[in-house]
Amino acid sequence: MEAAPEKKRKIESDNDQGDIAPPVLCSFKGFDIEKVIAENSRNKTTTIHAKMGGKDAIVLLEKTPFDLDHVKKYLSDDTALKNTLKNDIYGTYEAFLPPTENAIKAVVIHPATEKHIQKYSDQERYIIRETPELYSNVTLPLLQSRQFSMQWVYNILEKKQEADRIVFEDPDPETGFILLPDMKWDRKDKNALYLVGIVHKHDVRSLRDLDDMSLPLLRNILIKGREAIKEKYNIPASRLHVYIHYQPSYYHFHMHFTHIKLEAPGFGADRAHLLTDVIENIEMMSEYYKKRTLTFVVREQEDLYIKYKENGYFEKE
Ligand code: G7M
Repeated sequence: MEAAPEKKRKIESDNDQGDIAPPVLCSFKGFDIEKVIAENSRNKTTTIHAKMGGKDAIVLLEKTPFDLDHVKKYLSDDTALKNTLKNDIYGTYEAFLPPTENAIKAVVIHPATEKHIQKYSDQERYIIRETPELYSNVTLPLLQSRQFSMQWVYNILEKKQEADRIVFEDPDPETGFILLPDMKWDRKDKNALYLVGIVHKHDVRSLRDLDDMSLPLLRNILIKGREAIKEKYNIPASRLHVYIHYQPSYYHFHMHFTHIKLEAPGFGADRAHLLTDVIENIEMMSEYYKKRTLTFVVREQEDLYIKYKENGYFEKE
């Protein structure tokens, strides 16, 4: 395993303004819509490519679940009703909740790079079965040639951002990690709990790098992550999914902790690997994740898809 050198991290930024992070917004003033790049009526989300101050922005809008503590405010004088159907005892209405109850979730990425626009756009998807040889010859060289955009990860590990959101930290440089809410979770609905555990170590890129040397790290994250979630949110291990994405979006090793009721994007059989299974597989065979063929899905604008296509992977079909 190769260590990420300290000096390389300077060029790894999500933000093309270097270290200057853009200010917190208080409205969408100045945003011009370029295009709706993704839409999902089931998840009630829409993703917009916009321009702000001459730079690209991504805005993800998501309708949030009802907050049952506020149900009294929903059924009150303050909610205006517009009738859309009436038949005997049956009526349907458009209900306009008071503005304080009407918040939707907005995630803004600004300035956004071309890669962000690709990542968040609806695209055709393809399955890849990555043998160890394909990993060494196609995937790994691509990962090594990329300038990863992981400033947000370093900001968390160095407590420069999101420090007030940390749920738990084990500072051990070898087996330690920081557990905090994923950007996708609004921290209100416990049934939608979504935390990420980010390791302090810098030399684990993904599942492919794991072997029996990683077991103390993996077991530590599983045990302490579950304990911290039980203590803070009173959610037991039997109600939690703890898993690793392959491929991940960011090649600094991290874990996903989600509530069992949440249908988390990326929890499919083509991306999620349960941490308990990963530990057991490595206990049985240290080189398990180095020797196995791993399946994952790529999207047509991703550089991994393009690389596999260039290598003739899809011609065999
Ligand atoms: O697919 P992958 O395993 O790499 O997942 C990375 C996770 O990190 C996703 O679930 C993202 O929602 C989450 N994430 C991404 N960013 C940029 C941030 C961030 O800035 N803060 C937090 N808390 N989570 C993030």
